[in-house]
Amino acid sequence: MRGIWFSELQTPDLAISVRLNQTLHHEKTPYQELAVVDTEAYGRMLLLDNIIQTTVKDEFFYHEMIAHVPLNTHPNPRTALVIGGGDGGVVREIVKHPSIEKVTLVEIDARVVANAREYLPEIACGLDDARVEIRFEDGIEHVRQRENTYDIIIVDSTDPIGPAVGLFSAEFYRNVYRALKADGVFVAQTESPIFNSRLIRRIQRDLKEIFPIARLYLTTVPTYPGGLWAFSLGSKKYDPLEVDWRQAPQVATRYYTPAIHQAAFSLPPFVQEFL
Ligand code: AG3
Repeated sequence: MRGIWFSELQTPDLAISVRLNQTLHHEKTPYQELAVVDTEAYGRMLLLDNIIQTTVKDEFFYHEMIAHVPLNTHPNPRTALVIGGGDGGVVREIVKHPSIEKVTLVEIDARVVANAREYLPEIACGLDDARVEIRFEDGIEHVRQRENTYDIIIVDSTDPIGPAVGLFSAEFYRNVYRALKADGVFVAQTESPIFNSRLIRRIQRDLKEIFPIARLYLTTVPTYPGGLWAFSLGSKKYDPLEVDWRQAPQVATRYYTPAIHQAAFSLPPFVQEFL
């Protein structure tokens, strides 16, 4: 193999490797090791602790699916909270919705936002929207201190290791429930159905105990472990499978469509079996 390669060890037994054109930036932030690299295969990539967070070429699968599914499940979402998501990709998708009046981004690491703005402008661009407030604080604490505040809460976290562990706990989900308005919708990124089936099963069971409606949906993300990715949704009132599509806003997307929204909840037998 010619050139310089970056490998993410996705599991102890599996790596994804990409050839680097160049390393654009590297630093140790107070929270993590951060790098932005340029790759031939996927364009620019954001790495946190040597884990691929997002790439210019495949980010839209993930960002569109984590944002538009809950936003279209709610008939009139006005306020949204994003926890993590410092690259701005989720916020960019949220501000496409005309009903949105306010987006609060709670990111613990200010350096993620600064570097995304500098090196990943096509992902970070939504952060400049006038409706967006950025707070550099702990999302777990933020949610603990809110009640009946948000229509939509989206957790766009790193993997469940280190500081992100608390974002995958039943206690956190109970606080999310309280922070949502009476008809609010919650979505979190919940890892790979191929490599994290026990985690996904536990999260689904927790959500079923807390929310009247709990569901799992899938998308493909080429650069994530297994290439197939799970999102867990909890809803107080609206069923994501009963969207009135005549009322849904027209938003420009590259992956998400109403048909893909519906289809994403059709779970293959191997997933149904472990739930
Ligand atoms: N959040 C990271 C999802 C986890 C990816 N895991 C991995 N590659 N091992 C995505 C941040 C994008 N806004």
